[in-house]
Order: sequence, then C-alpha cells, then structure tokens
Amino acid sequence: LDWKPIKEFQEILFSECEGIAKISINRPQVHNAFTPLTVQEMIEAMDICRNRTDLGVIILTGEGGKAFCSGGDQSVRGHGGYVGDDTVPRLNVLDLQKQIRSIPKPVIAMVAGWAIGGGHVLHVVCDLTIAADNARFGQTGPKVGSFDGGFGASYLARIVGQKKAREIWFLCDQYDAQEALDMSLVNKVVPLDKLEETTVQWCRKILQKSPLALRMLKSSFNAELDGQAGIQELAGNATLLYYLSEEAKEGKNAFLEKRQPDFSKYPKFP
Ligand code: 1HA
Repeated sequence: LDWKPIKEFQEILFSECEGIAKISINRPQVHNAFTPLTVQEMIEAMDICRNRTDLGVIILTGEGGKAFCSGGDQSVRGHGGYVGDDTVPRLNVLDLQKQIRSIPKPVIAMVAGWAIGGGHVLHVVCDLTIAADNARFGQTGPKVGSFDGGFGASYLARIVGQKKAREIWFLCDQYDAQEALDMSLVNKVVPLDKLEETTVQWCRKILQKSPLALRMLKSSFNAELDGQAGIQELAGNATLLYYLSEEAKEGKNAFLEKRQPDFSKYPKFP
C-alpha cells in the first residue's frame, strides 16, 4: 500500500491511503514507549483525522514489528507524571484515550509484538484490535508503581469480565495472541506478515459502510458506558442529524428573515 505522509512529527509517523489514516509510534528502540511529546503528537494527528472529512477510519500502531507500545517511557517518568522538554510532569495519555473513544470514526489497533502497560490500555480503548501472532498483552502497573483505574480498568472489565480484568492487573502476567482472542480482548489474530493487509481489508469494508450509521453506532456503544459524556456525544449526533432536516432549517431561516417560524407542515411522527 502506498502510504502518503500527512505531516512530519518527531516521535510518530502519520500517513494516509485510500481514506485510511495511520498513526504509528516511531520509537522501536524502546518498544514504542511513549513520552509526553509522543502523546502530544498522537493527539494532534488524531485531531487532524477528526477534522478531515475524507478520512473514514484510523489505524493506530507501532513501528518495527516487535511492539505496538510498551506504555509510558519509564526513563522520563518524574515526580507526578512523565516529563518532556518543558519540565512539566504529564499524564496526557489519558486525554488521548478519551479522544480515541470520542472521535466519530472507527479506530483500529494494529498490534504486532508488545502491547503492555499504558500501551495495552491504548489498544483496549480502540474500537477494534487486530493482532499479529507475535502479539503479547498485559498490564504492568502494580509491578512498576503505576495503575490506570480509568478505561484501563473499567472498560477492560467490560471487555474481558471482572475476574479476568482483576487477574490481568493483580498478577501482571503476559498473554499471547491466542489467549487474547479467547478472552475477546482482540477481534482477530493473523500471521505477522498478513497484519497490515488484513487490517487494511477491514478498513476497506468499513469505508464501504454509511459514515453516519457508523458514527451513530460508535456513540451509541459509548453512551451506555460513559454517563453524561456518552449521552452528550450521542445527543450531539442527534443534533447533527436534526440540522440536516428541513424542519430545523425552518427555525434558522425564520430567525434570519425576522419572521415567526412555521413548523405546521412538519409531521408529528407516531
Ligand atoms: O500506567 C500508566 C499510566 C496510568 C495512568 C495515567 C497515565 C499513565 C501513563 C503510563 C502508564 C504506564 O505505561 S505504566 C507501565 C509502563 N510500562 C512498563 O512497565 C513496561 C516496561 N517494559 C517491559 O516490561 C519490557 O520491556 C517488555 C515486557 C515490554 C519487553 O521485554 P523485552 O522483550 O525483554 O525487552 P526489553 O529488553 O525489556 O526492552 C527493550 C528496550 O526497550 C530496553 O532498553 P535497553 O535496555 O535496550 O536500552 C528497555 O529498557 C526499553 N523499554 C521497554 N519498555 C520501556 C522501555 N524503556 C522505557 N520505558 C518503557 N516502558
């Protein structure tokens, strides 16, 4: 596939092809551990994906074939968070998690090798996960002095069940691709050399579907779990659809024409 760069970054690669965007962590020497800058760049790339109406699906991955992401870079972990050049400690991956969840387009984690710690949580919050047969999954928090009690705990438990989620966090064991499939933690396992091909096939299938229907479904799946923020997303989509109607346009037109709106001709559906 002929990936064209969208924008140059320092710690990620960001490219597109056929309406598919690919965001790839580019720190293979540390198994794609993230720094505050890596995360900030992913946030910017994700925002571009959200705003570009010609991009319909996003692949999140890591370079090198040996790791998706190994979580926060422990060598820049400081007092209260992960520290970048500005010396401010941050946990900005939490903002990225929320963004992946709320972007109204499917996000697919394409996992080769390690998805560990905060890197594991990143694949968990993606809509779908396709794993290579060399993928290995797990949390390390209680081993390295960290924990993610947000989506990393509660959404993980929704996916694999309470007992399994507690096992994953309390024991910090690692699970291979087949074990991940068996606990519905991933959607599909393929040989490493078929990983991108399969992921792109899934993307193409998604791109043939109605973007508004996909958008409504993503926010509907979220709404049940995300409380007021989930309902806000779903309701925002209802507003979007309403704005497409003649009935809503009558309200706006009447205001601009300084007249009373006439909604009488619009049906009161049963
Ligand atoms: O929990 C959170 C958060 C919670 C709330 C809010 C925000 C959060 C943000 C982040 C996180 C976290 O991510 S905490 C968890 C952090 N990650 C880890 O504990 C995983 C650390 N890595 C490993 O356990 C292992 O590297 C591995 C199981 C993934 C792979 O082992 P392997 O194959 O033996 O490779 P290894 O030799 O360990 O790694 C290769 C190189 O990559 C090493 O560097 P080298 O000795 O060659 O110089 C290794 O140090 C480096 N590396 C790997 N992972 C990290 C790392 N360097 C820094 N940070 C890493 N996470």
